[in-house]
Amino acid sequence: MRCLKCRQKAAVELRRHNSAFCSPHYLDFVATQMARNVKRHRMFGPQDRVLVAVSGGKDSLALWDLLLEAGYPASGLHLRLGIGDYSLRSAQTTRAFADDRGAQLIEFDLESEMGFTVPKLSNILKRPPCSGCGLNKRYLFNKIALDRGFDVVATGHNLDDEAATLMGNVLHWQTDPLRRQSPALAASHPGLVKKVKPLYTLTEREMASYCLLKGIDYVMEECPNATGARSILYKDALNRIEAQSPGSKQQFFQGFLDRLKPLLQGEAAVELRECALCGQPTTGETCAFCRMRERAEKHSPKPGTTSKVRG
Ligand code: Q46
Ligand code: ZN
Ligand code: ZN
Repeated sequence: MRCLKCRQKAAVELRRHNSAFCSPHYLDFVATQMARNVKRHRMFGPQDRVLVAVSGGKDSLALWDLLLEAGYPASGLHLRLGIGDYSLRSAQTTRAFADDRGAQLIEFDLESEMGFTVPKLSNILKRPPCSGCGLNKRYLFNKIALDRGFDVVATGHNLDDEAATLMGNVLHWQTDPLRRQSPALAASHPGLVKKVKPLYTLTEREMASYCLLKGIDYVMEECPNATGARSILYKDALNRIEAQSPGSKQQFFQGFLDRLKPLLQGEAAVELRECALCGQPTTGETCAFCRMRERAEKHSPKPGTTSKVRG
């Protein structure tokens, strides 16, 4: 295969685009896709303070790299979840990336700040680890960004993630999550920060190729708690369809954005009030995070120090 742009030997073949690129032109292709997504959904501008949620995996590190390369002085936020060696490797990899580039990294350690790790929380709540973990992430990404004056939180969700989430929402006809699923979610309340997904048109494989060609060292292993997750089943199903019919994933997700989403906008949005304990927006008297925290604190020592900032 030859590069579509320069006819040199191609490094990456993209069947869904019926094209192939050499290494420099592939890196340009990914950067252009991201820039186009940022512009199309008015995600942020040069004056905005962007906080990247960084796990240490390929997508979030590639996103941070792309933003820094594009001239955005983006900071990173890494939550230390306390999931054994996986969390230790994730923190080390994220720190090494930030140090290499002199970028600001905010680290938040769940155990010292809140008094529990994700596995401990799962034991206390008697619920799967991902349920408490997801709640912590949603709350903390927003709260830390808000408290530190960031305008927008960017996450590394790729096309595979978005198509799998869409498949789950459609299979169960979850209309509220469907209405909210978007590459850019505006701050609909003063207590909320805008959330964006600049990589939503790029696949998992395309992001792995970007990291490989860019020499980005990322944590390859999945979180041990991801085994058996529904999202993996949906991704497998979509990959099988994609193998037979390249471009299906993109058509599925883009079709949703173009055709179904506009029809859902008329649906009544839920009314938000302020949590009596933390002031964050919620639908009830107290927010789900504070209720979870109260239950966990009954079983744990009091939380301690503040989050660390590097860079
Ligand atoms: S980190 Fe947390 Fe994920 Fe691990 S415990 Fe589940 S939600 S699988 S993306
Ligand atoms: Zn080329
Ligand atoms: Zn609260």
